[in-house]
Amino acid sequence: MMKQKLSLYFVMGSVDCTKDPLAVLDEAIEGGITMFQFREKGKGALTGVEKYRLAEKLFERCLAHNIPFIVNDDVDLALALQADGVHVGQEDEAAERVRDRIGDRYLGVSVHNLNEVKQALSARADYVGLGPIFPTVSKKDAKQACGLAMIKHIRAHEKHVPLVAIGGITQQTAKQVIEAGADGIAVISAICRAEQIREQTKRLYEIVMCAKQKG
Ligand code: 3NM
Repeated sequence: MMKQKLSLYFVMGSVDCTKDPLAVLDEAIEGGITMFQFREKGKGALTGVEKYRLAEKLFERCLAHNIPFIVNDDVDLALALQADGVHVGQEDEAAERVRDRIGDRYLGVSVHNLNEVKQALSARADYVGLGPIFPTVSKKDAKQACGLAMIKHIRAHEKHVPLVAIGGITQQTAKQVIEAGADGIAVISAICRAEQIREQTKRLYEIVMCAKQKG
């Protein structure tokens, strides 16, 4: 179930969009995204009421299409909206504590190595986000790219962990990422920076699903 939802995970905030975030999400939904993360971060990111209002509208769209709506690093916002889950990084609120606060909502944790995967699992994470796989322009403080080898390494030791790969993934690399053992891809640019969002998203979806069927 979770592995299915991770197939094409769209991550986005207003800063990532060159047009109305609601229009971007609508097109991405039409293209076939399977999960959504509201990540309102970086220079010029909305805060307070403005952030809340945007989240509320994006959540409505996801609800209407049965797409899990995950909030990045803001447990209060996730609880206020009754969102489907929360995603936290290694530097954010501790995963154990987030788990206690959100009950059985989804918990995702960013990881960079096998040790962090094991820690996330003991904090009862529902999935891990491994990255950056390739260099990324979307996260200023991203660590060094870990490559496809890290996906294979983690999969060899944790056969069942729901794992989504993130960082610099494009139509050109999505197939290799799934073949290396990821259950899905999480992307910002491949959708936000696409000239035709719906078509490009649809193409990504097809690539991922085709690779997953063969795996
Ligand atoms: N987290 P793009 S990389 C949000 O390594 C995020 O944990 C990362 O954006 C991590 O698809 C990243 O444009 C940015 O490369 C992903």
